[in-house]
Amino acid sequence: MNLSRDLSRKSFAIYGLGSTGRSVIKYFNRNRFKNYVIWDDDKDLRRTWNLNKKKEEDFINSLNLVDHIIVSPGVDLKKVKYKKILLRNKDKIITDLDLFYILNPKIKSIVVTGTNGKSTTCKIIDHLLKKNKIHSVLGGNIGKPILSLNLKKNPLVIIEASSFQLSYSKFVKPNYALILNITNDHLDWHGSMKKYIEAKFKIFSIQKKDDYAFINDKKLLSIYKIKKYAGKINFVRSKNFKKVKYKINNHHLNYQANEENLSFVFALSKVLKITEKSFVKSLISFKGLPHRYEILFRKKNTVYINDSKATSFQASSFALKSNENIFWIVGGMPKTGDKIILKNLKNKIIKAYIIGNYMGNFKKQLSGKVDFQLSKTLNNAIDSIFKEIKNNKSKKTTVLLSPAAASYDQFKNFEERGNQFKKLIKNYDRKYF
Ligand code: UMA
Repeated sequence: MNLSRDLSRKSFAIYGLGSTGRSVIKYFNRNRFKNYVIWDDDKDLRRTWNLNKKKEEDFINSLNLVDHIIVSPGVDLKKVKYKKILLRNKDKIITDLDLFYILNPKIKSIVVTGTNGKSTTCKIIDHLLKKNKIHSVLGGNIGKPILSLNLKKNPLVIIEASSFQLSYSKFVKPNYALILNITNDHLDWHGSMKKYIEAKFKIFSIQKKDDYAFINDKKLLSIYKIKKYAGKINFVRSKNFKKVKYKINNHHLNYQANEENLSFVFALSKVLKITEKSFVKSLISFKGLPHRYEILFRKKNTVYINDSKATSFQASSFALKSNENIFWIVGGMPKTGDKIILKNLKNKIIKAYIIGNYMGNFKKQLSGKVDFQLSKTLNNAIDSIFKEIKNNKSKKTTVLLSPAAASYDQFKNFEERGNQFKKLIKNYDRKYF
C-alpha cells in the first residue's frame, strides 16, 4: 500500500474507541481531518458517542468505501463483529503507529518489542536518555497512545510496541529497533508462533541501512533472514553487559529487569554514544514500575509483592524463583499454549490460591505438584492467606500476586487487578496486625 503524506484529504474508518481510537479522533480534529467515521462494538461506548443504528449502517457501508481503516490493537480480525467486511478490506487496514510514522517522517524513534520486559526496558531507556540530556518521550503499549505524545522540541520517541499493534502495522520504521525476546504468548490472538514472530520482526523490515536492529537470538536471525532488509544488525551479547553489571547496585533493577533486557539497553547506550560511566550512574538512579514485581512492604517476617503484570507463566517464574515460602495467588484467563512448569520451584511454594473464571485449568496444572486452594476471588485468597500468616508469625513468608494469566475474566486490566490487591492487603494488614 502506498500511503500518501497528505492524509488530511483521505477518508477513514476508526474501529475501536478505547485509548487508541480516541487519540486518533483527537489528532484528526486538531489537524482538520474531516472525513472519518467511527465505531465500537461496546454498547455503552456507543451510547456515549451517540452511535445509533443509522450510524452503524453508515459505518458498515463506509468500510468498503474509505481509503483507510484504523483498527485498535485489541480488535481481533478472527473474532471481531464485522470480520467479513474487514477481511475483505484488509489491505486498507492501518494503525495509529502507521499514522505516526507517515505524519512524522523526520522524527527519530526507538521501538521496543518482545514478549517479556518491554515496559520496564522502555522506562529504563527513557530514564537513561533523560539522565544524559537527550530529550525523549515515551508512548505506545506502555499506556500513552503514540498520537497523544508531545513532539515539540523534536524528541527521540521511544515506542513500546505490542505484537497486536505490529500485526496490523505496515509503516513502522524505527531508527533503533529492539526485539528483546520471543516466547510463547498471545498465541490465541495470532494463531501461531510463526505469525507472532513475524509481527515482531516487522520493526526491522523497512529500516534504512543507517538504522540499527538489535537482537540476541541467532536462531531467529537465520530463520527470518533479516540481514536482507534490516538496518545495521547489532547482535546483543549479555557478556558485554556482565562486565559492568557488578557496578550497578539497584534493587529495583534486580527485581524488575533481567540481564537479557539490560544487555539491550547497554548495547543501545553504546550506539547512542553514552559513556559507560554515565550508563552505570543512570541505571543506579532508576526507580521501578508499579505492578511489576512491586514490593509493597515488609512486615513481621512477611514481604508483600504485587506482580500483577505477570500474565504468562514465564513472566511469573521470576518472582517464584526469587522468593521462598510463598503464598502464591495465581489464575485468571490463561494464555493459549502456556504451561506451568514448576520443577525446582515447587519447594518454594507453601500454597497456591487459585483465582479467576478458569480455575479448572490451573487446578489441573497444579494438582500433585503443590498444595492449592480454589479461592475464586482475590478477596477470598487474601482472607485465607492472612489467617495462615496470623497463625504462623515466626516463619519468613512471601505473599505474592503473580497470576501467570491475563486479567480480563475478572478485571478491566492488570492495573485494576494490582490496585485491588494493594487495597486488600492494606485493609487486611490493618485488621490483623
Ligand atoms: N473493540 C471493538 N471490537 C473488538 C475488540 C475491541 O470494538 O472486537 C473495542 C473495545 O470495545 C474498546 C476498544 O476497542 O472500546 C479497545 O481497544 P483496545 O483493546 O485496542 O485498547 P486501547 O484502549 O486502544 O489500548 C491499546 C492497548 N491495549 C491492548 O492492546 C489490549 C494498550 O495496552 C495501550 O496502552 C494503548 O492501546 C495505547 O497504545 C494495554 C495492554 O494491556 C496496556 N496491552 C497488552 C499487554 O501489555 O500485555 C498487549
